[in-house]
Amino acid sequence: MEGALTARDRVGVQDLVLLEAHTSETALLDNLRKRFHENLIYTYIGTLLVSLNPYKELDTYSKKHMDTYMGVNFFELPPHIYALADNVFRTMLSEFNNHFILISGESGAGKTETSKKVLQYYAVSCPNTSLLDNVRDRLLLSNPVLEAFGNAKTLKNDNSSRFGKYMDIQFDHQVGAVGGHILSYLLEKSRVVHQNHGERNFHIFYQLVAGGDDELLRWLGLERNCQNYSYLVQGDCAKVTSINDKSNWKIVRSALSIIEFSEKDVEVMFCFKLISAATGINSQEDRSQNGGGAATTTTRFKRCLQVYSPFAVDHALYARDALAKAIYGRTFNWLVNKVNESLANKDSSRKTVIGLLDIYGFEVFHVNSFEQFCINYCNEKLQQLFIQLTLKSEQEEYQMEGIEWEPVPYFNNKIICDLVEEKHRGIISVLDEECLRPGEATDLTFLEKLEEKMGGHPHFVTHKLADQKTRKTMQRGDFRLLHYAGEVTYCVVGFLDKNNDLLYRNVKEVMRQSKNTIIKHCFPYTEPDSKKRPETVVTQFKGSLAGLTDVLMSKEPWYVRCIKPNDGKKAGRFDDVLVRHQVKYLGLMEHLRVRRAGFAYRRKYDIFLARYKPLCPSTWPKWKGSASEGVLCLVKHLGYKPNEYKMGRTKIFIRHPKTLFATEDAFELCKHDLGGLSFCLFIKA
Ligand code: AOV
Ligand code: MG
Repeated sequence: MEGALTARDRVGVQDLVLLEAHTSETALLDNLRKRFHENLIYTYIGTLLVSLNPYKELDTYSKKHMDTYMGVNFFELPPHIYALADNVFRTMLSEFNNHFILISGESGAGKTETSKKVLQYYAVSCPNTSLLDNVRDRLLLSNPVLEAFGNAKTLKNDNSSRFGKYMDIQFDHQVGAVGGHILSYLLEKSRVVHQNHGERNFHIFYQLVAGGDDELLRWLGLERNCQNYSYLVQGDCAKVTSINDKSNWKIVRSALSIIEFSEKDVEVMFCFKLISAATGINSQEDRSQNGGGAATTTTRFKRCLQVYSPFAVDHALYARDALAKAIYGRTFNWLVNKVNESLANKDSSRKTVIGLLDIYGFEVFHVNSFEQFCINYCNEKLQQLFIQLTLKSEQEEYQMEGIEWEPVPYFNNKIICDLVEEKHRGIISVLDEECLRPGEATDLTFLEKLEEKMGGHPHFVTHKLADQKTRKTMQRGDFRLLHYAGEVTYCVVGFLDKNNDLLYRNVKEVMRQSKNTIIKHCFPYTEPDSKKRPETVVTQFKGSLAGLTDVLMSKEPWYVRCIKPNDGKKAGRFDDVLVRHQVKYLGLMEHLRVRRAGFAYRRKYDIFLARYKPLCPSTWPKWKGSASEGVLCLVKHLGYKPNEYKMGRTKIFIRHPKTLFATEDAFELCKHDLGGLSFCLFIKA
């Protein structure tokens, strides 16, 4: 008993619901810290998994570890992402319904790594047949491909997701994972033409330049030097120590072949041609020409002609950047479609799915623009979904089981979601209205409209509206939102242009006439023309997020809350202030309170009985009646007080963790001495 307590003191509890001290933020933090320093990055709050980024490779993701977790009851082994993945999988099998895993946390907290671990678990747990090897490989290899094209180094994360990704993994109950489908959300296209200091363009550009063989580069008209391409060096960090572009190129190149690109890799080559086009469009050479004031844009293609443009320099540059962004953005969508074709399951019999959501995390930079506004809005929506689902499911469970409970107060971020997206009144509406007034509206008139409409809102402030102290921290062209995860000051410059995302019609026309099959596909003739105004970027995004919410609401939710332990990407460093802040805004305390306020623990009768039956002579070794009667007999023998537990329809609910704790301790002792039953008495005492 003493030994067990010492261990608990050292590594904390595996499930925060079992914290003995009153539920304080400090106790929760202490527990996470203890575990983190023991390399125990995972902790539960019930079935929610909290994951701390270790910033180093841990020896817990081997096949052996996967096997250890496969088919084992959730709470029986130390918390792990494999335990959650396995539990979701087995629940899906037994209930024959669809599930999703919502992985959230701020930029760099470990969402993408977590989602890869889940995918690996499902891919590896497939039975080993040659047919499925194919599916397994493609599922796994879709990751490096999409990361190459959709991830980039930012100041927060060397491998930051610059698009949102939702992936359905389809399961056949006989054979395991049989297919997948990916939905992608709003790629940060502006990165193609502009990167802040210390950031890079998308990985694929650097991989191509570093790893592509000489012949390929010659064909593409590229040189093996990023410095020749101003699109690649604006952030002044083309080389990143943690990234090996050359070896990553090899992985991506072979992955593309396995993901069934067309014969002789023609599509791959064309795809790279487009990528190199986007790179080459703005070589250093043409920058100097344009810098000299000539109304000319040139490309580095050996085969292309210089392009003389009748535009003024500003317009020509705008058109050039818009084209590079359009080519890249559309190639990315094409790529996602290709990956989907290769993951598609041709068998039409009903499959159940597990969805994996890995989006760009909440981010705050020194200067925040339209992209951060969209990313942080997306995070608000997911927080809202989390709130709705956790409370909803909790309420439903108590209702279904016939148990009464008191709701727990929490901060509902609906007020911020409304501020951003409410019809006719939200920031998005104001932005779209301004986008409808070309020639008249500017980023500053947008700001003024916001001040008019949002002034007085508790989560909105601008330089003009702020009190004296706050004003000192803002510029005239800023607005600040008090997000659920902290305040962010957005600079309005570029909001209108980025939201309009216009491409000149004649440029589009040229693209349509291209001989490159991918370009032809990406710029179809059937595209809705300028007669009907296309939806703005943020309105499209709002629509796709609403669609995502519907998709998720139709499935059973599971949660992983990722936490970033420090801002320096350092192993072993646990920054109390930073972690406390995340614990707060991720709502972990509220989640814990909800879990504990009613009944901290609930277990299906059969599972509870199967585990603890050795603790009672009437239920051990075999109980002949129903599981609920067996549980009743067991808890009576253990001396549970009547207000300590409730018998629901299918589960036992236990009010205080200490009751279960004592039962669990007794069970641990009993494992060593299954014959003796005297330890039950200590619970009674
Ligand atoms: P994110 O997905 O949450 O950020 P990542 O999953 O890309 O963050 O993690 C950032 C980095 O932290 C990774 O590149 C790894 O170096 C390290 N890391 C994270 N989890 C682990 C782990 N379990 N084991 C070892 N290292 C890890 V963003 O996409 O920026 O929101 O947009
Ligand atoms: Mg990520």
